[in-house]
Amino acid sequence: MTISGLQGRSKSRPVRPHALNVRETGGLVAYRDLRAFIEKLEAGGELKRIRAEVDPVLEITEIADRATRAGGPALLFENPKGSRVPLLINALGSEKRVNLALEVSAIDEVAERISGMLDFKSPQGIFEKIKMLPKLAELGSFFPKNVRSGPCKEVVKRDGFSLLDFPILKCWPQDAGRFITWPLVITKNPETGKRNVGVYRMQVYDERTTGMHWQTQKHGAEHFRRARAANPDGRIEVAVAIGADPATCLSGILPIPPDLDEFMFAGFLRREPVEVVQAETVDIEVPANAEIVLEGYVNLNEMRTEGPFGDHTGFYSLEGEYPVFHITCVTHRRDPIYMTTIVGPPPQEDFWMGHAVERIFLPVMKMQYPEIVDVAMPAEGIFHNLMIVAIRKSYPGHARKIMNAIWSLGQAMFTKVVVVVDHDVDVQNSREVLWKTLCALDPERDIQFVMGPVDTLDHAARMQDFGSKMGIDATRKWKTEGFARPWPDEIVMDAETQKKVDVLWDSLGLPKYPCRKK
Ligand SMILES: Cc1cc2nc3c(=O)[nH]c(=O)nc-3n(C[C@H](O)[C@H](O)[C@H](O)COP(=O)(O)O)c2cc1C
Ligand SMILES: [Mn+2]
Repeated sequence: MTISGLQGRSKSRPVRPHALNVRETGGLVAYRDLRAFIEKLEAGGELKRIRAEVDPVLEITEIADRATRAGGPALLFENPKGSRVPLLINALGSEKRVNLALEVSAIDEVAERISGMLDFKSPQGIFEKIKMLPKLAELGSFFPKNVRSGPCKEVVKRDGFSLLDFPILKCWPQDAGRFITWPLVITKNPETGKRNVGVYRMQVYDERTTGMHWQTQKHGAEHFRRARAANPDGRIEVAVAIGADPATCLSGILPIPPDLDEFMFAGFLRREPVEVVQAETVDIEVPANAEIVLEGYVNLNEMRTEGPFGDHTGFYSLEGEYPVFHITCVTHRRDPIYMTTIVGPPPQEDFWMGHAVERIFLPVMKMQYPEIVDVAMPAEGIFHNLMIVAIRKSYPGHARKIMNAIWSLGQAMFTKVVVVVDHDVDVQNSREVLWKTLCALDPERDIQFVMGPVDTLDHAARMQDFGSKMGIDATRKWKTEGFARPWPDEIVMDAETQKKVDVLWDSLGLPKYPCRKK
């Protein structure tokens, strides 16, 4: 199947009346679905269609890996070998495409919207309360909206379906098989009925069975445990959506608190509610605009070997025992697009997704800890290995307080190395961080080890999921912290000399070298 008819068809579809007024949305209309985003990417020269037949076994990875590293476009493989379904990859593989996905010119605009919301959370006086009303209405308008049907139900297969119809990647040579890498795994908390959406890779075992790689600290795993505690021989219903509008796809990786609905957050990001429709065979709602939906269950007493899998770390994660997903029904669009991504040696597409998450949640961190000036998670730190935090230091031991705060803040608990620097260090500049951190250290005094939960993917930890973490206090040391010596100033040229040299410059016969600015 090709999707040559795609553009014409979606263009002729009428645009739904907008849920919010123009003032609230800035006149934007949320992407209806994945194909509306594809059109936008294509119109902006951010997507390349590939007609050549390419094998989803290894070959697509090699192409996507090269494209992402080179800052290349999203890739739509129209003829993946062995499948009639086209495959989209690298859709969010650059800062520009993440901004396009969220319909902002810079990701900080999302952060500003969040800051605005947080400001209104605890109103003091009557005027503040009145001012808050439109904000609350706005929040309410982001709740997912139930609809009766949707394009994800254009084809319903309760029987005779096969996962092998889709161009599912075998990503890297030592992978145990094909893996669905961008599934939105939807479950309900068996105790509260609250929905969770998480991206947990799924190893294909056969036509209708996969692994369910929710790591032990993730919300899907918690639902599984609670259901098992109630009935060890029962099952938990699961629905999996693959490919939807980009905010909904991104919502599956967001590290938000348990029992907070990722689809609600997607509604906030796209400024329009996610429309959900009841699945065919399980009591779970799925995004109506999804390309593909897999419905089924996970037995609470069944585990199976999963992996190895070439992972975010740039190394293979080893085999492990994980639950098994049994598919009872597949629904999809008449001409579905299979959306996927690869992970591997950094940076990959997930770096750009993770970077968006870092920027989006900075205001939330700052609300909890106003002393935080900025944070950075460089690509080489693959999120859980390194976080650099700049703080406005106010009291002795402040840097250590922040380390402990990071280790108790949601998924930031996994951070293997936390580096705390003073407010005047640019954490986005890795060279400056290395330079100033190393200069500020008396290692024995400034490094602190703690034990605690670590990322499942950390292959160096002494045990899976449990190990040590390190905090580096790279702030200036104070007398009140027992540092008796004076702390030197950083070298900066005085402004007067710099001005004089600016005037002199043309007479020197040198190219225009930039002036080092502090
Ligand atoms: C491409 C990609 C693949 C991922 N695969 C997994 C996975 O296999 N298992 C897992 O537990 N988390 C995985 N994650 C991270 C989770 O999606 C992320 O931690 C998310 O916040 C989990 O949702 P939850 O907090 O609702 O559990 C992946 C993230 C990305 C971007
Ligand atoms: Mn969650």
